Amino acid sequence: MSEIKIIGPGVPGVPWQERPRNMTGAPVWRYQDNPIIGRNPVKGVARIFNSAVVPYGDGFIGVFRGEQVNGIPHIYLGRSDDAIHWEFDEEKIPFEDEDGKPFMPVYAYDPRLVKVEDTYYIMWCQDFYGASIGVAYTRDFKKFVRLENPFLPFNRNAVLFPRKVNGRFLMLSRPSDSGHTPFGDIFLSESPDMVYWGRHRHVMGKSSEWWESVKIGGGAAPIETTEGWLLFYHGVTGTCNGFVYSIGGAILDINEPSRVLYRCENFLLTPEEWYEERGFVPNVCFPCATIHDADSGRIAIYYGAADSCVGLAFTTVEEIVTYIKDHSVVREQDTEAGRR
Ligand code: BMA
Repeated sequence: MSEIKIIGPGVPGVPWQERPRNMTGAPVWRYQDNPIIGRNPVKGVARIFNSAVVPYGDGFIGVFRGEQVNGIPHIYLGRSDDAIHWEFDEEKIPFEDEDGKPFMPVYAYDPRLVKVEDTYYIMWCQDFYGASIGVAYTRDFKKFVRLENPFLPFNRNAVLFPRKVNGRFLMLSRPSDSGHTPFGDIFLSESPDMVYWGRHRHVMGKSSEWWESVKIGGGAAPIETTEGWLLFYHGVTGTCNGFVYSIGGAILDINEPSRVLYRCENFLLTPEEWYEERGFVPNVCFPCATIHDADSGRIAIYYGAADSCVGLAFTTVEEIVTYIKDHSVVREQDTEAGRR
């Protein structure tokens, strides 16, 4: 019996494939029929990638970064019975303001989707005098109401925690510049109401490990486990041919998540397959969501591949937490939770 457990609901329909027999040692394995979403997935959209999904009703629902045929990204709604085969709305998600008037961002990319209590929140990167974070909520996936922008520009990779901690919403983000940011650490902010954000804390920075030596950024919403918050994030290195994005893993303190308890010195997944190495932006594995089942401990990781398609990978809470702990290097910069 596994001693390390996910804390949360059972999701019996979590997509799953056993680890291939010939693959030992690696903590995460890919779905054999990847990519699960290919090119031109819906009219007017050339590519879907960097997208987020959740269980909903008897199936699954998601918010998808759709790169339109004019090159501008927006967010599209998709539905699925098995969380592998998806159908997308042809129209972008129709965001409105709090008075019910249409209120579309100029562009929107890298959405995350997180349920807190009875509300689903969507976070994305948009233009607010440069790259910054947008937020909206929905309760029925029909009406999508935008909230105030949480942070000043420039910022990316906002990821909400799936429950309040000490009575406050918590959000990870990565302050940055407005270009192809060559730096970046993960920070944590808290809010009583999803409008006013403060008590900002540093969580962790790029590291001396080569695979994440340029910048890091939040990925999937943290998973609550008996060992702490399990965070899949992206770590970036630089090569003579540009950036390479891999998936990293860390475990944060349950009550004070700016404290890093364990941080894996190895990447968990790095571009290897053709659909990760080849595409609009080669060599990108960019995690944005997981579906996980507290009963079996199974975790399905959704990641954008090469800014062109969506890949799926699997692990279990027992395997991944053990691997992260066994290969953990926590540096001083990751334990300065109190510094302001
Ligand atoms: C980042 C974001 C991601 C993208 C990545 C690689 O800055 O724009 O959407 O996947 O670059 O191009």
